[in-house]
Amino acid sequence: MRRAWGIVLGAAVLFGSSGCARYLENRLRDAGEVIDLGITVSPEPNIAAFVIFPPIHVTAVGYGMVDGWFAGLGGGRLQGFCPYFQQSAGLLVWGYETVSFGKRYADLAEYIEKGRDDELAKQCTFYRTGALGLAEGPPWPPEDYRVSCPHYVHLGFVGVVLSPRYSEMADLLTGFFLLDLSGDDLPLDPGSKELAPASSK
Ligand SMILES: [Ca+2]
Repeated sequence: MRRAWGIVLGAAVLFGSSGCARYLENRLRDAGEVIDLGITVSPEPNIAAFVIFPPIHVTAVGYGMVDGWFAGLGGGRLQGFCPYFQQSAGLLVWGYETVSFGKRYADLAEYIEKGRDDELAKQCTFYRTGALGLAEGPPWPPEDYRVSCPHYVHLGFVGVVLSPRYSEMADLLTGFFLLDLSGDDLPLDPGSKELAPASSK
């Protein structure tokens, strides 16, 4: 009898510690998504001066086209000069944003050049913004950029990215109370058959 209780207690401790580790892993993942912040470099002269403000995507202003590499916190993780592509345009109440931490233009060219918007949105972060852009229909800002203020500045060969992602900040805060607003948490039971959410593109 004492041995049986020992086994039960051991299993509870094992599950509890692994669940706790997964809880902390989820909070760490959430924390990595609260902002895109880093520098961009490009092998050719590129230009970007683009902002979406306010964060509910009503207006967007500027233009950006950068094909190179990114270093910093981007796409939900720390990046050390990963392939990077960003193309954006904002005409006040209509605009779009394309950004990828991991792919360059050559990886996305077939979707961009053929206007395959739905497939582009699967391959990277791509959405319409601005009041008229949103009214135009999907692809709309995805969950992790739904309330965000992307800022891109790139002049010549170097630039910066500063994109607070407010919806992910809320997800981080509520996550401490096990409320997963973004639906991106891994199951607390590491042995669960549930599929892990897709990583940032
Ligand atoms: Ca979450």
